[in-house]
Amino acid sequence: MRENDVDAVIVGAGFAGLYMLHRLRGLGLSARVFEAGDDVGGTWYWNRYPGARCDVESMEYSFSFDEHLQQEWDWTERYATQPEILRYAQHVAERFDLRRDITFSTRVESAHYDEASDRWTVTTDGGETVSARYCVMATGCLSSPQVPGIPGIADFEGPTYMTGLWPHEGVDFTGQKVAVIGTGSSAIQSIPLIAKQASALTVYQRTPNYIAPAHNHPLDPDYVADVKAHYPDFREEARDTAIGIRLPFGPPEQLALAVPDAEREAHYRKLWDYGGLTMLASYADIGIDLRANETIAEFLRARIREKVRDPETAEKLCPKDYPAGAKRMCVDIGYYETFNLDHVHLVDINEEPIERLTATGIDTATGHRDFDAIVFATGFDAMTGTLGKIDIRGRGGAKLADKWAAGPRAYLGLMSAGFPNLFLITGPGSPSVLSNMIVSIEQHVGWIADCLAAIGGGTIEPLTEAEDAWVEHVNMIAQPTIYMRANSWYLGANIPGKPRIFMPYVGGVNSYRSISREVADKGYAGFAVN
Ligand code: N01
Repeated sequence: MRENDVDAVIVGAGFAGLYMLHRLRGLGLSARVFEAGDDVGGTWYWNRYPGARCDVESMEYSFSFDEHLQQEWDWTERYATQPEILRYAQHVAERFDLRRDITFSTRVESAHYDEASDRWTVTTDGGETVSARYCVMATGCLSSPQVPGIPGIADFEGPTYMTGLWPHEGVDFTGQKVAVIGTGSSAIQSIPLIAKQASALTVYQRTPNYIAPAHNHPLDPDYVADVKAHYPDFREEARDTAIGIRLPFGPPEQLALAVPDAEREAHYRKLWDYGGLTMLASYADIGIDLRANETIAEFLRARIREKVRDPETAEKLCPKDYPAGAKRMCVDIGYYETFNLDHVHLVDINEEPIERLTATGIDTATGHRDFDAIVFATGFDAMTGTLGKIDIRGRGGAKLADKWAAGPRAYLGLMSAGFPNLFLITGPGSPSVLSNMIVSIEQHVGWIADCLAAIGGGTIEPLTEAEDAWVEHVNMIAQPTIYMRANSWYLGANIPGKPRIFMPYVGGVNSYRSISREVADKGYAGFAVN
């Protein structure tokens, strides 16, 4: 092998890239990882905004692949903060001696497949060129922050911040007039903390969200000891659900419309008091039946009206024009209560559209407000955004971006026809963002590692027919669901001009795992292996 030849290049050193590297080493393969940040952690490296936390409980949002690792690491809170998750990623990197194969502060610019040599040539913005037999995109699903196309952004003379690219040194808003644009998960987590410092905070809302409470608390050592005593079973329980998260009250079996109102209300109350994303796992029909969905939507709106004192503000905060769960539900700590503070104001931009940013603030259709700083909590070009920035070319020099122009096409969300030996971890067409990401990452990395072991240095590529059938299946099963009834980033609807295609697989991580295992057991059915 030449100096810059490796068995595999991995793009990204978040949880997916770290675990992939570990597994490749276990197969005796050489690998280089390129990472744009100057440290490991991916999402948890970049998203350092105040209040950033995971909305999956810490005992579950962690690796299960190594018993010693899961026994030795101690989480402190029910929902871990970003700094704690970043420390965990750093711990994983150190524990498995991963850093020596990672090149930091380096972006991959292109990955071209050469048919004659059956290898990938990967170039970086550091001027390096590496040749690899396998190329693994561990680029994350929410890794391309979206700057909104609001006129005059460059005119504003004060500082602007994006939640997904937060300064490492932190930001002190003490005494400042601050605007936050956006009301997704990042905004909902940061607004209560920004409000504690700012002298005035104005939140610009385009779409209100459905929110469940976190009921966050320090972890009880007895609970932790109990989980650790049965960790393998605990993990398996999570893998066996549709979302890769244990369901405290079991999988929903009853129909919301089939139970008496009082019973349904009591069930929602129980889930609310428990807190977190599992709120949606209440009844089997709320994901497909709008009348059933309205029962939980109304329960959630009633909680807003209870918490927010000003009735006008409360109504603005109530989502009314899309079903609960059709956009990613948020998990909050003190979000609604923040709107009871005198210095916090909500602007519904449907009533008062933002016209432009000026040197001193924001102009809306009804007037001007001055600000010292503006925070964009405006989301990401999800699932395909980062892949689209890399010049990826497969057989015959075909560009992945061209192939995906009308929407992503990948068999099992893992590989795309015409791009041999190129793997996508949690790619479009897999459960990914509809699940506990770590569960999905471990499943994909495990599948890829097993595949590489099975093909023993060979070449693998999906057959177009299998890919077409999978893409059709992914679209077909999404159609009857409530997911089609909101302008979400799952559908690319937040990015002007992006094709409106539902990108993740709604069938659940449990079914997906069985399908992908069966494909492997049948000798990689639907793939050409040479
Ligand atoms: O982004 P978002 P996010 N003018 O896209 C608004 C994960 N995550 O960073 O809804 C005005 O959800 C936009 O409005 P609308 C989680 O999966 C997890 O908050 O498009 N407003 C929306 O309100 C999450 O879903 C955690 O109408 C504009 C907001 O900006 C995903 O990341 C924490 C606008 C963007 O919300 C993304 O969350 C954080 C414009 N031009 C994130 N453009 C946890 O684990 C956009 N908006 C807890």
